[in-house]
Amino acid sequence: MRKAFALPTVAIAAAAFPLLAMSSASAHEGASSYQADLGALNQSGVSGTGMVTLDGNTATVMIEASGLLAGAPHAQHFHIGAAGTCPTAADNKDGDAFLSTTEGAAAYGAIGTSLTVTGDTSPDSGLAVDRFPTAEGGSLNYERTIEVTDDVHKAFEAGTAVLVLHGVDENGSGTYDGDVKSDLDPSLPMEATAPAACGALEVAQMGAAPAGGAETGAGSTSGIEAQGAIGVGALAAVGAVAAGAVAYRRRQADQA
Ligand SMILES: [Cu+2]
Repeated sequence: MRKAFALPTVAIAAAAFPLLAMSSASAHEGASSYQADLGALNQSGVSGTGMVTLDGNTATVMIEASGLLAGAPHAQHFHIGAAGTCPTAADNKDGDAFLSTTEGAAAYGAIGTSLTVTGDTSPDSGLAVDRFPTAEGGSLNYERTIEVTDDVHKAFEAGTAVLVLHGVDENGSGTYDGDVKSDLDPSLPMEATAPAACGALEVAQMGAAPAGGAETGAGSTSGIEAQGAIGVGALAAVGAVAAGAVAYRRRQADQA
């Protein structure tokens, strides 16, 4: 009896420590977190936040936004290759009712990644409306881990990556319609593709920066370490459960 109880403890320790060592050795070297505060374009009233963690070219993307046209799909992209900023009303060069996606490109650039719900995420899927999230009740809550291209990764590092959400109900009809056709696809109304919200992706300052920390990077570094610590805890817990199961089976075998 005494022996049977002692065994799991030893097994847990043996299982947990290699995991701890393994996890700290691969402590997400080079992972960086970015944040975009989404501001409205085209008087959409949209607000929200985008969070992106880049580990190599693996991007974990989280977007929360509200004030969107309810029940409608909203194309969303990382735009890259320009100023890394969001356009202003002055970028509405033709002075019509819309700041079009093309007019905004001087500020935020071309599509680098299509933030679809499933499947391809390349610029080819830029208008794959059936694979973009639908804003139920006007809100959108997106999370996906994807691979981005080297160009997109470099844009994040250069501070020229911008998160853009599309689709505005300019005429308040409750759906994408109107006489103005999209600059991107003339088979679609302009409302379906005009930018609704935009935020430059900047290095995130997660949590409180440690006292006396460096001006840049300290916040995000502490954030990454915190994530690592959570990971270690989770892995150790998994290890403990597995070890416990092994020990249990051994006890059962002994008794048999
Ligand atoms: Cu876009």
